[in-house]
Amino acid sequence: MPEPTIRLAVEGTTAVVTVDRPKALNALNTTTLEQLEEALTGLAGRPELRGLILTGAGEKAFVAGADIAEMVGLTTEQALAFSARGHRVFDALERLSFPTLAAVNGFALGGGCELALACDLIYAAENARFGLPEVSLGIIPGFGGTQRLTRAVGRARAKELIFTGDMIDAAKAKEIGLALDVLPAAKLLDHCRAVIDRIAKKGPLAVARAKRVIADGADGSLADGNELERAAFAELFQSTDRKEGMAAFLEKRQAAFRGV
Ligand code: CO8
Repeated sequence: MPEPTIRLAVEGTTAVVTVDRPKALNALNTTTLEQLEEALTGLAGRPELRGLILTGAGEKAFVAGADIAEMVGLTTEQALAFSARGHRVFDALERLSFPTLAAVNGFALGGGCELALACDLIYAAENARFGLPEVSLGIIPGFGGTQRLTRAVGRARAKELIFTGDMIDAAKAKEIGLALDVLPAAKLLDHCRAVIDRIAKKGPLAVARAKRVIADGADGSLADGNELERAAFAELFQSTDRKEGMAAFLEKRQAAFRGV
């Protein structure tokens, strides 16, 4: 049995997933990706969850990239398989029905930055450093970075970061819209928990539909996206939560949502 490299804790309606290989700055190897996939598959089947926080063990790194020591010996075919595995796991993360938050507590480089980009919201500790340094190794991002970073910050900034391989600090990451907010390291996780607690008070079906419509509409035309919005908006009118939410407003009380 490989040793555990992913820690999973479920605290009420919040799941906390920690990449736990601090000696290698939490770099992602095949075992880590397998264990992350297994953890995500388990979480996808838990209807009580309202949010997930993804972070790195230790005080230095979120995730310092894919494991270079493992990649050094890969053939072209193995590199394709490694990249495909990463894409599969990150796509599964992106498709979770509830919001996912990256709590970036140090280096988020290469595959680590790509992992954060597969989350819905990125919050950064003051010591966070972001970058896609793959060109320094003679490769390009292989876990979705060329696509997700471009969608997140626009082509020019993405090209600048990918072509130079430069690292940027948390303040710069916030300035370009990569990180939403910058927190003292000691407050980062509590900040993320508080965001999920706020979301958890809302209608979970509505939050899940909003997430899906934003994702499904993001790469198409405005007209197609609006079509998706109309369909999901109307569909929610059948839900018990919609009736409860509107009744609670009119009766001046807090809604008791049940996710149905
Ligand atoms: N892979 C393997 N080991 C790593 C990695 C990594 N990505 N990052 C750090 N480590 C290890 C170091 O080798 C070192 O191990 P040891 O103590 O045994 O020598 C330990 O972690 C501590 O690291 P450092 O001593 O280097 O710590 P520093 O504080 O001096 O530097 C840095 C910290 C700047 C983060 C530095 O470690 C670094 O530059 N790391 C590599 C960052 C990087 O290039 N990341 C991108 C990797 S490529 C990638 O992610 C591609 C993703 C897509 C793959 C597609 C598949 C084909």
